Amino acid sequence: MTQAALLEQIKSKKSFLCVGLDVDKDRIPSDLKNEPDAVFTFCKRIIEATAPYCVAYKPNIAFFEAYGLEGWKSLEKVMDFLNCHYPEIFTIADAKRADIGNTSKRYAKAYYEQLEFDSITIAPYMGKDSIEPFLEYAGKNAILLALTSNEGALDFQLLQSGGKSLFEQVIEKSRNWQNADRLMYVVGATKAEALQKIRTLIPDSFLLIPGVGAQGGSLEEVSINGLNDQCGLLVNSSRGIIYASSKSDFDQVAASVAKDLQQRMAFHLRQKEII
Ligand code: OMP
Repeated sequence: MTQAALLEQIKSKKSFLCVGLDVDKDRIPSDLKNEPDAVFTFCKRIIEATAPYCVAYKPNIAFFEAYGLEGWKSLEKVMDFLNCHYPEIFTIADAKRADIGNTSKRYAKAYYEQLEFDSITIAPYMGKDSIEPFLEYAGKNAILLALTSNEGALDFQLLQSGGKSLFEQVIEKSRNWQNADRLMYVVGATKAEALQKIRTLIPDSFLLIPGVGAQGGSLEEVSINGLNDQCGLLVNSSRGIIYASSKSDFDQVAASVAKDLQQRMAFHLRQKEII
């Protein structure tokens, strides 16, 4: 999916919400546990309930890999379901890949061609030749970790050299890579204070912002500091939506949390005159 198509969807749904599918079998309501594929059934019900309020889904691959072959089959079914019934919704493989170029090519094939994701999260540590294979596909986007939401972001990403943080250097350097217009960037909602500076470096790029909900990031702070004229944000919440209820009404409660986030997002989109 192109970024222009994503923006159209943002405008029509008045939302820049991404629902994270971090499905832990131990947290699935007990009445689903006897289903032949409880992980898929849980995701399907979450998707059917929240689709009116969000523009993207982000299955985190770890939560599927953890169940071996069975988990991988659940992931394939989730992607088939999304691409068949909700082709307008942007999909993100949260896999945080990137390796030597020859290997990155295979990761790109796996996630873009086999599983038919629109995008994948990638780590910048191995540099340009590890990233460019993810940028060779028209209509696909790679989402580069810039400033992450966790405490460990301080270990490397904020190290200074030549008056700049390492994450700022990652952003600046990445703009010179082939097909850099297909890059988006991850910035944690818990680091919202850095967004104004980041917008001076990449005013037009889409940012994936995880960390609202369970990690305590503020949607308001993120929206005020991160929105650009074309929206430019996808704000993710995973546990805060999918586990809002541990009972059989989990999908309806997830929908009401997603709707509340969507309505707050609509307010900020109106403030910026995007809708
Ligand atoms: P919740 O904290 O449950 O909303 O989940 C956040 C999701 O975003 C998880 O799947 C994380 O792996 C992911 N994430 C972060 O939490 N922080 C980051 O800096 C980057 C990501 C990510 O790339 O999505």
